[in-house]
Amino acid sequence: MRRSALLLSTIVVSACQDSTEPASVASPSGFLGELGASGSRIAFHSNRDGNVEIYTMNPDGSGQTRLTDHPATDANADWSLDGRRIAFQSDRSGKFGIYVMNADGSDPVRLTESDEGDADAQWSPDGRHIAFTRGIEVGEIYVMDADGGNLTNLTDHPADDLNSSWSPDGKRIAFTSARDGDLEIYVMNADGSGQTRLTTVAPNDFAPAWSPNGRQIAFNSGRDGVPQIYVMNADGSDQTRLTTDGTADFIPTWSPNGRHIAFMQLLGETDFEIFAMNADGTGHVNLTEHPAVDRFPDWGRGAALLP
Ligand SMILES: [Ca+2]
Ligand SMILES: [Ca+2]
Ligand SMILES: [Ca+2]
Ligand SMILES: [Ca+2]
Repeated sequence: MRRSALLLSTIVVSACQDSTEPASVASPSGFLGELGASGSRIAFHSNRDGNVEIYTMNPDGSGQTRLTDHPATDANADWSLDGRRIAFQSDRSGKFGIYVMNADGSDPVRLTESDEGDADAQWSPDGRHIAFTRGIEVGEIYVMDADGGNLTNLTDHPADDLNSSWSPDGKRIAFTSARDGDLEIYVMNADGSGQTRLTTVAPNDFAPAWSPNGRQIAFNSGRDGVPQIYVMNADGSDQTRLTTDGTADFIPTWSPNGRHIAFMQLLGETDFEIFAMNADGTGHVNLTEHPAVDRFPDWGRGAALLP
């Protein structure tokens, strides 16, 4: 698997050792109905059919549907904002490259080819560009046109840079970097200028996710021990812990209306599930409920996915 997945595995192993509480799977009355009413779909990847494939589901967990069908690893789906296409990474041609496909899984097209490996595709809000991470050992954030042209290195820094997330207006990109020691969250302008650090706390802060209204960034942090979901204002102020379940939580993704956040939670030693909660951290519900490894949710916001 790719480097940041390996990084996550390392964090997860250490999290397992001091994680003894059972996960909270309380399902508040009406919460699933509220999630389902958002009308959008959540993409994720799972090994439930023998190898890692991309799936989508309704935000109440119903209608889990497989999109890819290839013996290679197909992972880290990202919805285009119009809900018509999904970008993902696959090693079906050897090294990991960025692919796009239609929302029903048809017509997968390879966009990048690199000896370094490409991962974590992120559509720009206008659908014209895709940001991604290039590099297994030391990553850089690149951006390209949605057809793979005009490839540009945005971070251009010797340290590891990964995990990009566009602001809703498309003017800025949040990302993770190891340039100041442990992993921290940074923002930059969409042309790579003005790279600014937002988090300053040890140990690792990573996986930023810009809220739909542009005012907040959800992220992962291990600052209180077991990795949990946090949120801060887009300028880095008011950093607040959202999950307190004692179980490792990763990879936040916002619902279209900003009222909910989906994430992945480690259950036991190896099982992952996709959970959703209210944006204030209350009301956890397990959406996937499958013994396979279900990871890396991406909550679609597109018009094609809404009622
Ligand atoms: Ca596959
Ligand atoms: Ca770098
Ligand atoms: Ca940190
Ligand atoms: Ca599972």
